[in-house]
Amino acid sequence: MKTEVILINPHTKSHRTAEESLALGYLASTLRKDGNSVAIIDGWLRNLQSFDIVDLIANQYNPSVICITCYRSNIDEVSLLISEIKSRLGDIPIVGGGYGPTFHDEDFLESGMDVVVRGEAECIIASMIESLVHGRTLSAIPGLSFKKDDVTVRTDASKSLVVLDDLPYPSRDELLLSMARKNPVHLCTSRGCNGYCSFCSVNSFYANAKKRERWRQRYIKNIVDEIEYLYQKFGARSFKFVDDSFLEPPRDEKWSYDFANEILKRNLRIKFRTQIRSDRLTLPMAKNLKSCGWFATSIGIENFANSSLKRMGKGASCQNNLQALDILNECEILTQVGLIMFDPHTTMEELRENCEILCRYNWVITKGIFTEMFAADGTAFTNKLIKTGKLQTAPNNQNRCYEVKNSLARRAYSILKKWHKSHAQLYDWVVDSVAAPKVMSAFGYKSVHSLCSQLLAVDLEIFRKSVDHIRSMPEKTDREFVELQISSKRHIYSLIKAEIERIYAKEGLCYDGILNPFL
Ligand code: B12
Ligand code: SF4
Repeated sequence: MKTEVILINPHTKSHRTAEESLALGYLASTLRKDGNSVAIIDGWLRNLQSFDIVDLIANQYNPSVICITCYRSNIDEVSLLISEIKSRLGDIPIVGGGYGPTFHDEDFLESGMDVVVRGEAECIIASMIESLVHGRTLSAIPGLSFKKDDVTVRTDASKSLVVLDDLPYPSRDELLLSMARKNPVHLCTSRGCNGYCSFCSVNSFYANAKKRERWRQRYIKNIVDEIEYLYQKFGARSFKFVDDSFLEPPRDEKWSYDFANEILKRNLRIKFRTQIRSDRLTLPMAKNLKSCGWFATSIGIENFANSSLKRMGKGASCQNNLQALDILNECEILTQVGLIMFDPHTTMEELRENCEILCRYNWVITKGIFTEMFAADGTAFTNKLIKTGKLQTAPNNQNRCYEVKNSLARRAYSILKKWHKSHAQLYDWVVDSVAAPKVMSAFGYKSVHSLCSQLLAVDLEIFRKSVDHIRSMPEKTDREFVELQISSKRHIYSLIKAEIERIYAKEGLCYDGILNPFL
């Protein structure tokens, strides 16, 4: 046996609910293949706070290295966990990775991590841990950040990316726990994306990926073998494909036919959910995928105004968006659209266009339609804001903000944000069951979908009224206007709350999210 390694997902305060971590699964199977002894502690899934996690380690393990997966948004929990580890277990090296540490390595080193791994890790994790425990230099290992004489050293990020078919299947130590929480089983069939959306950090995450490596896929047999293994060993029937973009060339109509055929041939009666781009989907593809269990997807619509899509660097046009939605509607796929309504250059005309189209496509599921573009680190959008001195730090330290330039659109942003905040927790609660998604009966999905439509209908009514209000009334009346709207709709939200409580009880679900910290 080589080294004893503990892999941790910390407890997290989020409006989202706990799901299994495929990152830890892949790291565990890679390290195990190399002969190391590995334990996974998913503090979020097991509902263990930092103190309990360290208790568990102290009582049951004797690790040489502790690895933590995290986001920027749970840095407070991570800091607490690290100080608990340091004070009770001594000086065990602590390694961090995931999107948070990749784009905020300084912050995580500051929180007490000894090493941060930037980007994908399977290719270096075993050699990095071996060097770390034997006190050898880390400078020849690509994609690391660490402190040397108080200065942050970053080794070259251009490591070779893994060939997905060569990876061992991710370990599934915490899977039954996740399934008990009515989560579908996560599966990763591809990594990366060929798009260039200005707000997205996926491509800078796979730093320096060569053109043909920007989207890497697994072969059909490899994917379906893993599905079959999970089907037989764990009774898995519901899957969530966590790919950044499930349909990229060469996944075409023939691919979707072959994929469906392989699943049907093996008699695997599954349901699965995906994340797709609107400019990749055709009707034959949708029909093929539906035939083998495709039942839900999220789709990166972002906006319905071409001027706005152009600013975002989206490959898709409004026409692509509408066509994809028509296909999804025809195939009765439960569709959650990602929307970005505001960015620094939003205009009233764009808002009107969006409102008009959403009124026609009022069957889609949204997490709220008034979202602004998230200024994530490593994106072209954020880099430009930094360069032009327009990026501000938000008071809650969760999202950075900027000003919407057009004064009327800025008023709309402020009104609609206040409006959304007034009932955001209920919104997240309703949507989590179909967006996560949780495993429910057909009746459950239908009932929640109907609640989502009610939420959207009220949003659209307020959207229209706000646009009219801004056109005809001065800014000083905005506050009174939005407060009046909020109080006039309270009764509707009470009814929706009662209904979602009833559905959750019937479906055996539990929502333990907190108020969205990004608002
Ligand atoms: C499933 C998922 C979730 C699940 C979490 C499941 C879990 N426990 O991991 C849920 C729904 C809860 C979730 C929540 C959020 N998510 Co999320 N999520 C995903 C998703 C779709 C799949 C993650 C996955 O399994 N990937 C496959 C694995 C194998 O890849 P990986 O996680 O990147 O892990 C590799 C490396 O990162 C690295 N690594 C990861 N951890 C560690 C740890 C160590 C020690 C080391 C060495 C290496 C390492 O090695 C792994 C193997 O190569 C990704 C998109 C994607 N396709 O990755 C978004 C994604 C990661 N999420 C994202 C975001 C923004 C969030 C939220 C902040 C959303 C929100 N507004 O609340 C929250 C944060 C919650 C929190 N913890 O604070 C963004 C991150 C963007 C960014 N720049 O930060 C992504 C990229 C989606 C996107 N395109 O915008 N998410
Ligand atoms: S299509 Fe989606 S995953 Fe691809 S670059 Fe755009 S936002 Fe990112």
